[in-house]
Amino acid sequence: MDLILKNKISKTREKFKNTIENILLKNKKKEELIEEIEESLILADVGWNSTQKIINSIREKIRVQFSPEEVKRIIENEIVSILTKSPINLNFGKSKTVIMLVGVNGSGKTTCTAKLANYLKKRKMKVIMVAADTFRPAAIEQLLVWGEKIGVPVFKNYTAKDPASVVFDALKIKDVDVFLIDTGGRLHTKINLMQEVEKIARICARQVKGAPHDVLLVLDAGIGQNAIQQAREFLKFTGLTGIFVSKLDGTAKGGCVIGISDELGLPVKFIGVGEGEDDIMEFSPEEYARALLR
Ligand SMILES: Nc1nc2c(ncn2[C@@H]2O[C@H](COP(=O)(O)OP(=O)(O)OP(=O)(O)O)[C@@H](O)[C@H]2O)c(=O)[nH]1
Ligand SMILES: [Mg+2]
Repeated sequence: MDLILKNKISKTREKFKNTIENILLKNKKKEELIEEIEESLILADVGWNSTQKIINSIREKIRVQFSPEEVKRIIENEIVSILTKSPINLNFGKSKTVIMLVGVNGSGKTTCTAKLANYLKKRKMKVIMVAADTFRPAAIEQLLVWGEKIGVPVFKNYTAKDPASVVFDALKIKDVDVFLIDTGGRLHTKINLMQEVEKIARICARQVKGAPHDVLLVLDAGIGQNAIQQAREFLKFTGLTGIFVSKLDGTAKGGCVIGISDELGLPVKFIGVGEGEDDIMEFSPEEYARALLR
């Protein structure tokens, strides 16, 4: 797993690892070292608060004499401790489970829905994808194409205008383990669209006990730190339970995963590392920290 992840996030890894190692090689005095590492973490989209946590940990733990290996280990441990703050809680398949995927336009919701469907199907669960994007033309077709490709049924209604009504009907279907609801893209600044997400969640709660069991915010890693502002707006409305970070394969900004999870107090549950149905990984803080630094 480690190797696959390292390859998939190679752009982020190269930048992160090389920069830190170069700083450490120059073997500066403690304060100089700390200053340079701080700057490099900010530039790697780690975010201000998380950077301070890492820097404080280095400051506390190293003496005047230190080895590069020692500093790397401190950074790695601190990243793991930031990322494990909210444990991942996958309760798929225990009872009827409903998962919503939400996010801004083009963040990767539909692709992530299909990846997750494929992932759960491989784990022997009966999955249905619900086409609750009634807004964008061709959104239903896009999900149908995925359904065909991965062999997962899609619930759709071409004439429905209200996504909540589609979800209402979908959840009546019996003998399903997991419903995955692909919602339409919305600007996080548009209140009425955000309320629509809430409405879908309310319908889920009415239809299935404890639903939605997960509301995953899909964030495009390519926008780095800007993802935090977006996420905050979603957090206000929808009772998010976790994050699905998409497009980590194409970016050097993968350090943002640390800051996003830290700032929002939400676990990263899955990451997307490519355009194919198998390009999904369950997120592990330890693995991620290793992939950044080892
Ligand atoms: N490289 C890469 N591309 C991705 C990944 N996830 C999604 N994409 C691409 O991102 C683009 C947008 O993906 P969609 O799944 O359509 O995004 P969406 O959020 O459903 O978009 P709207 O429904 O229009 O809001 C597509 O071209 C996907 O192939 C990923 O993990 N890696
Ligand atoms: Mg979509």
